Amino acid sequence: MKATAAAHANIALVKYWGKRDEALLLPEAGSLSVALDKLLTTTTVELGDFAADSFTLDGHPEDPCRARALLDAAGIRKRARIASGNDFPTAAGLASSSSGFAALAVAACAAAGLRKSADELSALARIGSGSASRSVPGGWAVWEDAFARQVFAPSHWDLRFCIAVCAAGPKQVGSRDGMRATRETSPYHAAFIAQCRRDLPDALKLLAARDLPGLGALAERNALRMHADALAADPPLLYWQPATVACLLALLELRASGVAAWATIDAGPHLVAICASSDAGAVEGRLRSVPGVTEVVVCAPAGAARVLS
Ligand code: 2P0
Repeated sequence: MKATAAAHANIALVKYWGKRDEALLLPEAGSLSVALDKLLTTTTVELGDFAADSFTLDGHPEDPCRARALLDAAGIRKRARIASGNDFPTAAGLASSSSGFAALAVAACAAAGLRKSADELSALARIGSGSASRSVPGGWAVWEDAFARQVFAPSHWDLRFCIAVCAAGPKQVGSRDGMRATRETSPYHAAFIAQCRRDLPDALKLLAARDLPGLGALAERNALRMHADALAADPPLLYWQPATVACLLALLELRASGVAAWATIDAGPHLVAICASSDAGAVEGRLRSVPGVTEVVVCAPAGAARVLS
C-alpha cells in the first residue's frame, strides 16, 4: 500500500485560462504543452488506517484537500500519507501543481493496486489541477477534454526552454481564482478563448513542421493575450515583475541580433524563453544579465509520469 512516482512540470504554448466546468475542471479551450526535464516532482503515497490524510511538500505540511478530491475520484477510501518533493528550488517560485498532481495520481493508483490506463491517470490528475492532466502523458501534450494525450514524443524536436526566475515567493492570486475572476469579469475573455481555439490547430501544424519562428511567435502572442485578458479583469491581475518586462525586451534585442528566441509566461512572474538547443547558451547568458533575474534553468522536453517503486 505504498508507491513512489515522478512527473515533470509542463509549460503551455497554447494556454489553458478558463474552465467550462468548475466542478469537473474541464477547460473552455484546448491547450498544448511540453514537459520540462529539470522540473521533476517525486511523490510517495502510503495508504492505511491513519487518523487523517496528510501531505507534505519538501517537508512542509500542506492542505491535503485537493489531494483527497483526486483520491476520492480514484475510489481510494483509505487515508493517505503523501510526501512530495521537488528536485528544483521551490523557494524560487517554480513549484508546479502540474507535476505534483500528476505524480500523485500515478503514485496513489500504484499504492492502491489499481490498474489504470494512461488516459484514466491523466483524467485523475486533472481533478487535482487542470494542467496536471498534461504532465501524465508528458512530451508534447494536448488537453481538450477529460484527459490529455501526448501528440509528439520529447525526441520530436530538440528545443530548449530557458526559465528566467524573476521573483521569489508565491504569487498573490493563484491560477484557479485568477482564471475564474478573468472569466467572470474580463471583457476580453471571450476573444481570448476564441483565439485559443484558432491557435491550437495552427500550433500543431507548426510543431509537426518543426517551424520555430512560427511556433515561437504563436506561443508568445498566446501568452501575451492571456495576460492581456487577466489584466482586463476587475480587479486587474498583474502577474509580472519589472524583471519579466526586462526579459521580454531582452528577447526582442536578441531577435534583432539574429538569435531566435520567443517568450511564454504563466500566471506568475517567470519568463520561459523558447529557442533551438544551439542558441540556448546565448539566451541563458542574456537572461542572466537582466536585473532582477535570480536564476536561469535550461530545460529540454521530457517524457511521461512514471512509477519509480
Ligand atoms: C496553463 N496555467 O495552460 C495555464 C497557463 C497557468 C497559466 O494551467 O484550477 O494550476 O488547478 O485547473 O492547472 C495553471 O492552472 O489550475 C495553468 P486549476 P492550474 O498551463
